[in-house]
Amino acid sequence: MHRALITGITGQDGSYLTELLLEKGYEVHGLVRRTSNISRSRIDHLYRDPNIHQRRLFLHYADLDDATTLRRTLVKIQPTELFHLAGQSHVGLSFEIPESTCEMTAMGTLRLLEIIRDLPQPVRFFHASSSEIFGRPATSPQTETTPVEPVNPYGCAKAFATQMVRVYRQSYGIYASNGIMYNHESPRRGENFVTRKICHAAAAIRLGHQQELWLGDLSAQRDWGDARDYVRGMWLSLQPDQADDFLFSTGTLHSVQEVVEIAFAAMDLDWKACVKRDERFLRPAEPNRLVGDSSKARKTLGWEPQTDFKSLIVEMTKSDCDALAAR
Ligand code: G4F
Repeated sequence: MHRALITGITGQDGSYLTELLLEKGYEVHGLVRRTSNISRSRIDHLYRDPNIHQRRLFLHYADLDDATTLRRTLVKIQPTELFHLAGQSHVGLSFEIPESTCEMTAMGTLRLLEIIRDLPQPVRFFHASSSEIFGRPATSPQTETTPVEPVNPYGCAKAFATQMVRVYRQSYGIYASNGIMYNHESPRRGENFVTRKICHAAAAIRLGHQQELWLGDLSAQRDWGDARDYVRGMWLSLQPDQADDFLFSTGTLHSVQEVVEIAFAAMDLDWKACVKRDERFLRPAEPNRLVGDSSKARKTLGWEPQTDFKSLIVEMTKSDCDALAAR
């Protein structure tokens, strides 16, 4: 029996990964934070299904900063695979709250590694690392061996966690793999990330709910893929006999302006009439040329991204338009 535990199960990636693992016949357990406002909208459809919830899907309260509860939960569940996706993942916000970003993203990962080191049964551990560990890389595209030189608190926290995964793998023989994930988007992306912010705004402007869209640097470029392709990569990362690091990317750069052009065109709108610049969304340091070479994952795991950039942005915009129109 495959029994997976997912930290960050209520997020974009956690929700898609849960669906994938349930399809593959796994029993899925998820850690959720005990807060006064429990938002589980992305997994509500699974939670409300009596054939799934409490039969094949189980949620447990635990926080990444509470080692005792984490340990107790892991000992109780005895997962065969642990997908660690949780943490404060917004780069801009990490400049505002650097300490809690590091506490959750860096120390939270170390806590999990320490716990699985003590577990009697072996666990395959996947850490969702980020292209942000490379900062402003001297070489493009980046690979698994590109030097780690982050330029923001989030990147520093992810760099620490990524290196700890390597240290625990090498020093204790733990099966622990990093997936170095480039930006990945979907209709379930949080609204404070730029693609969803743009798609949602284009739909809201089309329906007359909003007049303007305020953005930071329109010339910023990213290697954007589809989150559903990337969660497949997460699962594939834990299938080889040996743990390793794998980079997941499309290998193609696009600008924020291109996202705007596609989303507004999908809604038959003139973006130049609606989009305004807001200095507050500029970042103290912006990474440049973050574009990945995913040859290793393609060759070793047979991974291949399946959605192209334009279809993804159009799908996200139409999905927001349908959801807003149905309200
Ligand atoms: O959508 P973003 O906020 O994503 P960012 O910073 O690249 O980080 C995401 O991808 C990383 C790599 O996979 C993850 F590690 C991380 O957790 C997260 O998922 O911003 C994308 C770009 C940036 O260059 C930003 O400066 O868009 C630019 N941008 C321009 N205007 C904006 C805005 N970003 C946001 N969030 N809001 C704006 O108004």
